[in-house]
Amino acid sequence: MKHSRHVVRLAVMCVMALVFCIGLTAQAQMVLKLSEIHPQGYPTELADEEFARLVNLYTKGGIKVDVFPGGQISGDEKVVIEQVKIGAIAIARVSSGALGSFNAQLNVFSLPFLFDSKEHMWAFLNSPAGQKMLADLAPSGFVGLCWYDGGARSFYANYPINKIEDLKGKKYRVMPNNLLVKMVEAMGASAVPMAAGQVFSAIQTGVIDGAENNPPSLISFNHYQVAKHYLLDEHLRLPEVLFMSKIVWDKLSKDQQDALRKAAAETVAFQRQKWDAYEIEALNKIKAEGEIIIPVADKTPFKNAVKQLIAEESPKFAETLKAIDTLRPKK
Ligand code: BDP
Repeated sequence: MKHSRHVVRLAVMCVMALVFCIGLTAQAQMVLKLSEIHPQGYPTELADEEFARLVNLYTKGGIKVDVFPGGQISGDEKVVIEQVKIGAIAIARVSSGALGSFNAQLNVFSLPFLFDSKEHMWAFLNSPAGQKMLADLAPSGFVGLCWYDGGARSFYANYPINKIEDLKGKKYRVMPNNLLVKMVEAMGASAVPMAAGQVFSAIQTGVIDGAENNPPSLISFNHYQVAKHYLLDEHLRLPEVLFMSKIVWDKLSKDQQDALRKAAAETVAFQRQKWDAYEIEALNKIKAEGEIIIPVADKTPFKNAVKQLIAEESPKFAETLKAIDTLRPKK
């Protein structure tokens, strides 16, 4: 009798402990917001979703990443980055062109004609020097998780552009970043720094004459509808970055941090594959929509225009530029 009462008490205690533990785990689920400017189905957005899936898997449900696509949080990446910095948003995927205003070393990517090709860019991003740039975001208040492909950016306008001289005296939008302002001005146009979310109506109303971006973005922002001329000079290859607030990161356990890193690393090949497929599809789509696409066989005039700017800026990035040069494919 005494023995069975003891067993019952023990069983009750076990059940209570179990209920307590379940309660704890349920309570412990952390929700992290991820901001993405592009709409659902865009290559970086698909990668964000894949990241969320893997984080959930590797933290056994402990962390849920909520992706907010289409600039729902803000159509201005500068605002998003500020929010990540103070920990109000945990994670974001932005262009390194935008993040360069918060971490000067990233501005190396805003040097025009930096990489010879996509392969060259990835050889660098995957190298120790490229991975170190992610780690070096820490003093700016960020944790770099991984790089994604952002293709090559070219000029597009609401008037015919066939050569560099056609940029002269016209107004072109750039991301808010001083180096990008200088780049556009070196090419002869006036630079208008502006958030991506404002560009469509700025072109439509003639506040600006054009902008510059990769083919997928012409579709995701609908810019092909208001700017029918696309001059494929491919002056920039700005990698995309998935990064996190250091304030939020420091609250995670070591296991959670490892899980996030592992998840991010595994989305890179996934994003690159989606990107490569969509890049071609996007160019074909804008062509089909009546966009006039002008290939640039000889980029020398564009390269000459920014030569002096590159010479002035290069000393700031000496070490990184050396690493990039070492990885330049042999001609
Ligand atoms: C796109 C990037 C996006 C930037 C946008 C821009 O994917 O992150 O916000 O360019 O020009 O290519 O602002």
